[in-house]
Amino acid sequence: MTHTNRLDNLAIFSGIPAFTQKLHVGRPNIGDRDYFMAMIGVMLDRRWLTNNGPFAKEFERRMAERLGVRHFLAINNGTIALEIAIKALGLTGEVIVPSMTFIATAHALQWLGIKPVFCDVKPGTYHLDPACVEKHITPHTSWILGVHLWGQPCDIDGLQAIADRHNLKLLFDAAHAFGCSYNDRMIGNFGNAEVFSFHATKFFNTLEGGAVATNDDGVAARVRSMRNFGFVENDFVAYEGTNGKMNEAAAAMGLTSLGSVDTFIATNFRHYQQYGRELADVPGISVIEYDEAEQNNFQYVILNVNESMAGISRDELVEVLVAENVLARRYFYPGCHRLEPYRSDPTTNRDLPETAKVVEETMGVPTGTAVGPGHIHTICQIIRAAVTYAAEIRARKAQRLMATLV
Ligand code: T4K
Repeated sequence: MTHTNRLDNLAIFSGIPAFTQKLHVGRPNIGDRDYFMAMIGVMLDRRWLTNNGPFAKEFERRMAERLGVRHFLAINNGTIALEIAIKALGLTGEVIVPSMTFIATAHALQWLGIKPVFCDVKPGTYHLDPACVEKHITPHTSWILGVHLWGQPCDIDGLQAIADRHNLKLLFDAAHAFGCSYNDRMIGNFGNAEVFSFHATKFFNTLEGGAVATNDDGVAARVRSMRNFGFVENDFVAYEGTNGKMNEAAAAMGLTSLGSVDTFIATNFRHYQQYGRELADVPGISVIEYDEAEQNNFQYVILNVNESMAGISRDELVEVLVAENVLARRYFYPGCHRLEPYRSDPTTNRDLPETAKVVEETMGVPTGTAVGPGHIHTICQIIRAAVTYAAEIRARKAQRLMATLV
C-alpha cells in the first residue's frame, strides 16, 4: 500500500491502517535470550535473588568500567535512584529543574518535600537555559537538577559555571543518556552525581532499573547504604533509607543488554539516519539532531513540527499516525509545570515561553530493534502524505465535526 498518492488512503478517513500491529515508541530491545534464560537458571540454583547479589555486583563493575566512573550503584528504578541521590546529596529547599522533562524528575523532588523551581529551555536546545537558571536563584536554592533530555547532554559547562558562582551543587537526570558523552567524557561523570533509568522502554533495559553514578566516595557510600534501608552492616543503620535494591533478574537482564548494547546503538543510529534522509525534503518536519562528534545512543527519534511550514500541527500529525497504528508520543507534553500538583500551586513559575512552544512541536516516533527500515519507510510516507494533504485533512476534519453537530 502507498500513503502518498491519495488522501483516502489515510486511515483517519476511510483507509486501512498501514500497520496491523501497533508500533510503539519505547518497545524494549531484547538481547540474547538464551544467555538471559541461563542466568535466570543460575540465579534460581544459587538461591540468591536480590540484595547485592553476584549479578548485581558484576553489572555494577562492568557499567562503571564502561562509563569510566568510580562508582556505579544499581537501583530498582530511575525514580527511586533520583530520590536516593537527592537524599544522599542533601538537596533541600528549592531546586531548579526544567519543566521540559518527564514528570519523574520533578516528582522525585516534590515527593521529598523539596520545591522544584521550573526554568525555561534555551531556544533551539530543548535544555535548561543557564540564563533562566541564574534568574531564579534565591537564598533557598540549594541545587540545580539538569536533564539530558533524549540523550542530548544539557549545557553542563554553563550550569557548572553558575553552580560555582553561587556555591550550588549539580545533579543530573541522565535517565535518557546512558552511552552518551559530553566533551568526549561519558555521561555519568558530571556534577556531584548522575542518575540513569533502565526502564523497559529505555534502549538499554534491566526490565525495571536505574542507577546512581558518581566519582564521590562519600556520596557512593551513602547511596549504597540508603538503597538498603540505611544499613551499613548487620544491625547497624547509619542513615534514613528506603528499598532501592536491584534484584538479580533485573541485573541479569542488564548484563544481557550489555552484551548487545553496541548493536542496539547501531540500529538506533541507522533508524535516525533513515528518518533524517526520508524526511529531509518534507516542509516543516525536522529530525532533532545529535552531535555526531560525541557518543550518542540515538534512542529517541524526535521530530519537530513547524506548523506554519508543514500546514499541519504536531497534534494533527500524531492523530494521523495513531490512526495508522503508529503510536507517536508527545514527549514531553504539556510540561511538568502544567501537571499536578504544580499546576494548582500559585507559586509555580509559569513564565516558560520557550517550553510552551517546544511542548507543542515535538514528538517521538518508533525506533529501536522492534522496527526495521520497511516500517520507517512507511511511517515517513504517512508523514509526507499528512503534510502534502494538510489543508484537505483540516477541511475534512472540520466537515466531519460539523456533521456531528447537526
Ligand atoms: N527521568 C526521566 C527524564 C525519565 O524519562 C524517566 C522515565 C525517569 C526519570 C524515571 O525513570 P524510571 O523510574 O521510569 O526508571 C515511560 C516510562 O515508564 C518511563 O520509564 C520513562 N521515563 C518515560 C519517558 O516513559 P510511559 O508512560 O510512556 O511508559 P509505558 O510503560 O506506558 O510504555 C510506553 C509504551 O511502550 C507503551 O505504550 C507500550 C510500550 N511498552 C512498554 C512496556 C513497559 C512495551 O512494548 N513493553 C513494555 O514492557 O512512561
